[in-house]
Amino acid sequence: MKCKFCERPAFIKLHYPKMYLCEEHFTEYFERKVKRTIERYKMLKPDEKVLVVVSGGKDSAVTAHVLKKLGYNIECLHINLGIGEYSEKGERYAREQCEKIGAPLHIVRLKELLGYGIGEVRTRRPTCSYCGLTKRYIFNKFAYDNGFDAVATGHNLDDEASFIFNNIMNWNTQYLAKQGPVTPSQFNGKLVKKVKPLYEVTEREVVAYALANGIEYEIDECPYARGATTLEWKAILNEMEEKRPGTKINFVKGYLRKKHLFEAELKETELRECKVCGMPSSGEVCSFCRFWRLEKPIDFRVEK
Ligand code: Q46
Ligand code: ZN
Ligand code: ZN
Repeated sequence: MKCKFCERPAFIKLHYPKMYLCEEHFTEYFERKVKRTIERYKMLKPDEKVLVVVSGGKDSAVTAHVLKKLGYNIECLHINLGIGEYSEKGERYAREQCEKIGAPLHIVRLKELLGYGIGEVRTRRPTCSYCGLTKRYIFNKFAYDNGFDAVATGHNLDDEASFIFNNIMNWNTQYLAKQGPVTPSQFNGKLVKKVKPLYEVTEREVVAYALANGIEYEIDECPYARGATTLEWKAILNEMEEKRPGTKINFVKGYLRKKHLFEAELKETELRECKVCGMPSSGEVCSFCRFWRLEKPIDFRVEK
């Protein structure tokens, strides 16, 4: 099969819209789609300073690559979680990815910062639960301390569709009220704006973009990942997508149109300043400072 726009052989067959594209025209198509997503949801202004959280995996690598190509002012942050060889590999890939696009990379190593890696803390809390809270706190505080306007993450359409699907099946209306492509800045800027530029591209397209553009990434899964249910939701959605192309994007767009129904149920928790770090918290001490038993705040400011 030939590319829809030129004489070259097709590199990929897209199902929705249905067309065959060569590497070059697919790259163009993908970047245009991301650009339109950013504009449609008013994610970023051209002059904003954006922090891209790079894990070493494909989604964040592609996010950084495309944002840089579209001319955004980006810097990257890698959090080394201290999970043995998995984290070391992740850091190596993150370095290579940022070098390739010429974006400054900041690295925060959990073991150096807090004395323990993920999985080494004696706690009843599930590993992924305190890992998630730690990552979210660090990338937000890092962005705040260094004056970034936004934090970009690599969530793609498959991640969003499976998250919504899972939470509808379990009727987690509180989660459903808060999900979306943009979370605006809150609490006098202490909660930095979060954006997901890959919101409308599928995982398959992200993999193809990485391949077409020579982006190498970590394939290994985190040893603590228990993504079985997420993978099951993704498999169901993929099956539907195959039968009815457009299922995922229509599902996610439909959700965004109906999100207000869930917002009506939102229990607003009043935020106040954490006694230790001054960041927004629902209790006296925020969950990060409480979990890591901090007595003073961590300053992430980078000397320029
Ligand atoms: S939360 Fe859990 Fe991930 Fe942290 S412990 Fe690994 S799987 S890295 S996205
Ligand atoms: Zn072509
Ligand atoms: Zn705190």
